[in-house]
Amino acid sequence: MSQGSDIGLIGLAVMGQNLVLNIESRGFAVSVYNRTSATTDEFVARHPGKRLTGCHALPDFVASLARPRKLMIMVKAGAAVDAVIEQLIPLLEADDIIIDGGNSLYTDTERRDAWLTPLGLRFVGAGVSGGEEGARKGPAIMPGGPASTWGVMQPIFEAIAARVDGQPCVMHIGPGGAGHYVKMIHNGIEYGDMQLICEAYSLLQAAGMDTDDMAAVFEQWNEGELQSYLIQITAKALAQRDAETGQPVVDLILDKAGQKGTGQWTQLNAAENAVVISTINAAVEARVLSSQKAQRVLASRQLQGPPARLAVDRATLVAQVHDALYASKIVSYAQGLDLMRTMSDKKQWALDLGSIASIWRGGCIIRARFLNRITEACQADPTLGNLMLAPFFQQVLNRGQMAWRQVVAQAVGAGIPVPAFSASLAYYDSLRTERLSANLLQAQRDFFGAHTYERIDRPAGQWFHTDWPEVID
Ligand code: 2AM
Repeated sequence: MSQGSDIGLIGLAVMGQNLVLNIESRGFAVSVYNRTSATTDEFVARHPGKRLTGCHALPDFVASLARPRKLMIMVKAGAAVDAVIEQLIPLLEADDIIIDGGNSLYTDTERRDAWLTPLGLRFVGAGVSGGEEGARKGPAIMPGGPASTWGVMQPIFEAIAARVDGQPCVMHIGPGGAGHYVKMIHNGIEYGDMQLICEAYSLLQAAGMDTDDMAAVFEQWNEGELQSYLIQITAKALAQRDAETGQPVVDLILDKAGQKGTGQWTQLNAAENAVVISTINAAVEARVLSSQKAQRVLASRQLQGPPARLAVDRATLVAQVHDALYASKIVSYAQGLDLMRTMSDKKQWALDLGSIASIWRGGCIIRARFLNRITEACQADPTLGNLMLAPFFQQVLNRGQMAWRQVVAQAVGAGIPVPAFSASLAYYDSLRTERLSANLLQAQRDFFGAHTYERIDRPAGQWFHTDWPEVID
């Protein structure tokens, strides 16, 4: 006689359904519940012979679960998660585990953790990446919450997660909201990667390459250092023809990008912590500007610029753009890691950045070959200040920096916007500039506000003020 289902899942939209099918396919019995019962019935009816228990009421659902109960919520992020938790609380017992697998803001996760812990319940905010297909076939999973939950959840999480080199793409990320936080950073990095690829596309296009030429370039890149899911789908997207018109689908798609907000969450978090994530910022802002289509159409007729064409040798350009893309990507990841390290210190999460990079190698949208290199860099030097200074990445950047400059210079010359390439390059150059122009900035601050400054010819920590001349307007 069964002791009850191994896990219960609430919320049978596509992600929820696919996760249930994934979990069940790994040998677990799953109870399912959806607010609208018809969805539950249809789902269970569509999958006969599977170890699924459909429940119409939450008390029955909770009663159907083995102890400690594991309940995964896959409903719309925000108020719906709180509404479900409210209903569950009176039905649960000490040590039961509620897992929120939605795309919740990590501060909401922290609030829920603080709400449930005194009630004796355990709350796991788990970032799940990989979209609908990942949920079905193997996502990357980033669970946070109390360490005591890991042993309980590990068999299920490891069974359903993507695998790379035999390793499951899941680990206990850290306490409280750490899991959803790391998922947020993953998404911010995803924004950066996507924008960098789009900028590469715009340059190849400006050199006169058609979508088939470009698909071939991205396919070729996917064989080398840039190998990643996003490069792979870019090649496939460029090669896709519209069934109706026979034209490349990308040529027919309106150039207005949408966003669901995780990029902006990352921006806000970086701003709050004074961490520079200029590549991600450029990516988020590029989406915002793209969405202002009417204004861009107007401006395109009124503000002047050179013809957006690159008269260059294509093979040379492809090689240069490759290097610019790789270098910019390294900067973007360096910034993302910097932000995670800063928050880890502040919140005492003890994030293991190398292992986090390692679980991002499969299942998730930013899965890529080069993540191995990040893992190696973090493991070789756990005190590494900036990823760009790891020997491997130093060498890639030093090798590619001239091509990167040429790409940005050509883009500027032809009036082609490359905000993420240029923001990354500016970060690179700022970081490697021993003496920046901030001496003048300090002079200005001292001039108008007597903010004082340190001197290069005196020990640090001694503050000076100059009697600046009076300004007569
Ligand atoms: P529904 O089918 O009854 O709408 C995605 O919207 C998923 O979240 C759906 O399964 C949806 O259930 C569920 N959902 C949204 N808001 C909810 C709420 N307040 N309570 C329970 N489930 C909710």
